[in-house]
Amino acid sequence: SVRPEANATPTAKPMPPCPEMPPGLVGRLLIEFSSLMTMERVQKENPNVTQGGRYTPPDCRPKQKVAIIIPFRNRDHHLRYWLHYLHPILRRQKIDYGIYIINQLSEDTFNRAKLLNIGYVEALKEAEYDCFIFSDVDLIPMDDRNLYHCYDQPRHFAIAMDKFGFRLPYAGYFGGVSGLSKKQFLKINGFPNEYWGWGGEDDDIYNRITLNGMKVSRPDVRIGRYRMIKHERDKHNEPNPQRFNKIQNTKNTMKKDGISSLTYRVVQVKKHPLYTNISVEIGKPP
Ligand code: BGN
Repeated sequence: SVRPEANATPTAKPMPPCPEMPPGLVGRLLIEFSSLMTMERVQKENPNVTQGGRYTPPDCRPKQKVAIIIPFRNRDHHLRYWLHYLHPILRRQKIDYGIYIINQLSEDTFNRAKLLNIGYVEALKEAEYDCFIFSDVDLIPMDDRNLYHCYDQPRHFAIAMDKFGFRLPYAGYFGGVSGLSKKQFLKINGFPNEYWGWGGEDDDIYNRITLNGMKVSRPDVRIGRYRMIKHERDKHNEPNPQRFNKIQNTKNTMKKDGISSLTYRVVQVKKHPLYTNISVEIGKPP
């Protein structure tokens, strides 16, 4: 008979740390949104992603654990493209990651930054993430050297979007895709919960970062390029007329309004093969 030890897993090879610039990267990518995309296809393309959209490199030890948070409502079509493009990119980048869709239930006014705060809290219930990347569902990086991990300073990834002529629209722009370590996120009390509707919440986050003595870090403009999937303006996400006033007041509001004051209700957490879908009730503007 065989002794149990004889069959035990052989001593695991000590894995090397993942390289700073993984050798399998390909650089500039062709991104288009005309081909038919089904979830079945995307699942077949990504057999190594595990339940809930988790992945860890098989051949090296990543330094960080990254939660990717996507604020969401009624954009299934965009999500399929996002998953189709991002899973293979993140795999080549040797990122240890999980994908969290934060789905705002009810047709009340959309609140992007509050959904991002919720993503931070909910992801931490699942694993010990130390890095949080906040991405809109319609933004696809055009270069896989734009590495989805955290940096010494809060990171702005989507710096050269096609709709802005592949340039930063203004110096303090922090929209689209950004990333903060847990420590950086807590230093600014997370994101504002009080921006209902379109606009300004990213500027408020930028203000929080600079007011707390940090500086935004960005990739090279040739690498931080993005395609945005074209779409009509969403219903119930009209430009917020209060945004001009609110971004003047970040200094006074950030201590009270943020991760420290966040309230919401989780209605459902559902693990899909390529992502975790967290449906939430977040209330409506006062
Ligand atoms: C800015 C918006 C951002 C948005 C960018 C790019 C505001 C605040 C008042 C000036 N900011 O103007 O939220 O990401 O445009 O579209 O509207």
